[in-house]
Amino acid sequence: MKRILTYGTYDLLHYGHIRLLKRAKQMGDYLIVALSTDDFNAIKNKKAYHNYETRKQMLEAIRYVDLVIPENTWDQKIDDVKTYQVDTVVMGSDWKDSERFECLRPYCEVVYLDRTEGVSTTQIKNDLKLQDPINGIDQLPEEKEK
Ligand code: C2G
Repeated sequence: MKRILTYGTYDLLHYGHIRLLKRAKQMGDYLIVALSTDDFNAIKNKKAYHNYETRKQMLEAIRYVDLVIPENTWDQKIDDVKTYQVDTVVMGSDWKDSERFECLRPYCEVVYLDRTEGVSTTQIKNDLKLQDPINGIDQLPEEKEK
């Protein structure tokens, strides 16, 4: 079974994200997404509109995604590749040749897929003039016990 791993914030999910996940899954049999936690986003100077739990549940609902794990630090990638027996790490081309991924080559294949032009979370926020969520009302409601 060929195991694929990718990383990201995946905020305000859009078709650029979906296309990346679809193509990544087509490269193997099992796709793991290491999703940036809210604390790690702060380190990346990114303020996600949706919190980690909401972004995680949205990713888990996508047919191409088999497992979502937390991305807490820049430095966990080699451990992730070993822990999850990853064959290939896939990222969008905005990460092409980044040392953060090139350093993985001794441990696994590294593939960069063309980034989808014309869409980004930042552009969506700007176009919608999105404010920060108020009291987290944008988050998924708690699942009621069935
Ligand atoms: N992406 C894409 N096309 C877009 C937007 C994003 O292909 N129009 C890809 C990115 O290249 C990335 C993935 O979708 O592979 C997730 O994008 P982000 O959520 O912006 O991820 P990023 O903040 O780049 O986090 O340690 C690595 C970081 O966690 C990557």
